[in-house]
Amino acid sequence: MKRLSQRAFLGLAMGALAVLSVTDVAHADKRHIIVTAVEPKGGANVEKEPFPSPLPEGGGYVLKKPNEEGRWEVAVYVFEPRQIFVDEGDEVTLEFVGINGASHPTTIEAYGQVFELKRGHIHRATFTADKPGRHSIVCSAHLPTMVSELIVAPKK
Ligand SMILES: [Cu+2]
Repeated sequence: MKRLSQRAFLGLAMGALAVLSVTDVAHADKRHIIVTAVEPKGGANVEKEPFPSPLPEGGGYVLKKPNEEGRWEVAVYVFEPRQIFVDEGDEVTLEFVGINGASHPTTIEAYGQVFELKRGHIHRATFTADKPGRHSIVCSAHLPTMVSELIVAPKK
């Protein structure tokens, strides 16, 4: 009898622990993610690599013709990282930092965020990630390259 009640107590304690850990999982995480506006660049001299054919339309692509020394350059504007993963219910702060490019008119439509990110400035977009799915972070001045994806994983 005594042994049984010890087992019963142990069972209750394990059950309580299980409930506690489930509750912990359900708590929203605070996520603080740095997102930079950057412009990776490359270039060459026409003597080594010919000037390439035009890039697709859009402010996100930059192709500079050969200068007096014959050097040409190519670049794209992007948000880094290109994909951001959070969980449904997370309290998310995306801290945008403007590094390359004077201005980035930015929209995260799914979370009602509309702002201009300027070089040398920080903009913090804070929201609860309550919409599972894939959402775009778009700079309208530098399409089609300056688009990142905010991926909100649904609660299990
Ligand atoms: Cu931009």
